[in-house]
Amino acid sequence: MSRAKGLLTVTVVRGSDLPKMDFLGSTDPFVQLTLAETAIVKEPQQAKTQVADDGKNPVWNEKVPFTGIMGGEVVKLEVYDEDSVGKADLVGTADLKVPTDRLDSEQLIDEWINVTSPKGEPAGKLFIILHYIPITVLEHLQKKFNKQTADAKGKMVSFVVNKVTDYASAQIKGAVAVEP
Ligand SMILES: [Ca+2]
Repeated sequence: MSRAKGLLTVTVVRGSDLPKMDFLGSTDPFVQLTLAETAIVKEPQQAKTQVADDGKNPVWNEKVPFTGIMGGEVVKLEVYDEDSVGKADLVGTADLKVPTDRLDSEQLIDEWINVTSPKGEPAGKLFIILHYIPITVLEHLQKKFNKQTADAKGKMVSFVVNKVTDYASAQIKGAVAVEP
């Protein structure tokens, strides 16, 4: 059975118990998300969040779309501490495995993911929300728009992302109140 491919948005909601990195100065965390090339999209997809204020328990609430998802991919999450002087320090990493069987266009999957430091020690956790839209839904929307150009496709994707964003925002409101 072939699996449907589609669009996945990963919402990086917040972090918890991130370690303090600088002896002096604050921890200014951001998250970089990387998906290696997939069977469908032949180049890596990468994005990063803004730098958050509260170093230990930061809130980002940022959505990152990934295309060509079939389930089973691994999105690599890297937490960095922005440094005003030098290079950003790696706080830790976490692997987010895109589920194959729990993807559903009407379902949001939320979970806490443990972050591991470069030394292999616990380095806090990240709360993320996944939302997947199968390509069949995208195709339906494309037909609705009745346009095939790349420009229209781009608009369609942002239209879908915005819809997801609105939907996810309502969920996030409740979700951020829940402690790990
Ligand atoms: Ca810093």
